[in-house]
Amino acid sequence: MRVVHSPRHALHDGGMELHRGELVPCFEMPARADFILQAVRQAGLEVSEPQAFGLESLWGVHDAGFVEFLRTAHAQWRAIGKQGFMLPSGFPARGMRRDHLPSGINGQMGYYAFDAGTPIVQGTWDAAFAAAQCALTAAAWVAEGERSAYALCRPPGHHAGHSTYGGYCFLNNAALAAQHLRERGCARVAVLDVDYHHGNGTQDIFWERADVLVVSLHGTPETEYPYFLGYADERGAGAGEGFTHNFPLPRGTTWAQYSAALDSALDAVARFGPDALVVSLGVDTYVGDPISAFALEREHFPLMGRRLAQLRLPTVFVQEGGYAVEDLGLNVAGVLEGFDA
Ligand code: SP5
Ligand code: ZN
Repeated sequence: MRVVHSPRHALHDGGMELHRGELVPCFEMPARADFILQAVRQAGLEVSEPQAFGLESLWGVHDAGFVEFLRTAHAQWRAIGKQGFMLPSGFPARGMRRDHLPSGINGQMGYYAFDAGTPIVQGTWDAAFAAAQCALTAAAWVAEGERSAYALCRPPGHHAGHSTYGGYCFLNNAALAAQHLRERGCARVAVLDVDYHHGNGTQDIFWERADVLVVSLHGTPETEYPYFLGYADERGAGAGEGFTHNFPLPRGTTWAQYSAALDSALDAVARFGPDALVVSLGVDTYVGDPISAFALEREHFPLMGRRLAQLRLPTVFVQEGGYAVEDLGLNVAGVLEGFDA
């Protein structure tokens, strides 16, 4: 399978996140993409740079005002005399004016962000837009008839909603790929999210839609990030009712338990009868992941890839999380090689 990747990912670097009461360097770091790139090259996959897509290619998924905020946020930060990474320090909680967008940059950050773990630095917009273009390029290849493609995106995307960012995510790369496939001849598209964390942004974006199925397997939000979405009783609303499926799993989940849930998730995808599949490919389900608590071993990732291939659907893989940096490449390449086998 072909791979699309942009070196511009490295512009998103140098931020800190609030982790257990302390500011620490982000677990989501440029070296992640470097290890993955090395492994996919070693696996013999051809790597290309993304095609150019305009800002308007984001508007089917994201609010235009939100996109403009992301594009200009760091310049606004510099305009008030600040430098370095930006993190929000106040959010519109229950009882507050949730629909009021303050004019100041600190209020705007709190309005659009949902955590204090997703810093914006000077290069964040360029990196996030390049990642979005990678996902759109992979979707374009598959729309043109490729069996599969892999978008090596960084920063990741599945936590970013219609007008929200968080969880290291700014633009929802997988949702952009799904929407692109919808606009390029696929009447129904399924998104299957195997990242350790619930894909709350993807769920938000397609919540009321019946043309895009969203299925996510993840650590239970009772104890795991993002805490406030990802429960089994969330099933979509309006026309989208029944087109969202969540499979929350406990900490310590092994491959035996995971693969049983994966079978149920794949059944849901097969019943939907999509024309194409987008896989939000996080490998933070790995036992060695520093911020997650499943117990998948290296040998399980090719098995996952094999199962995904058995759906026999045109498939776009989009990179999401995974923070055991030195093992990331082999785990990602394992899924892709299992799929291609
Ligand atoms: C794309 C993606 O994987 N985003 C994950 C964002 C997680 N950010 C907050 C993590 C909080 C984890 N709590 C640490 C518990 C350590 N045992
Ligand atoms: Zn994750």
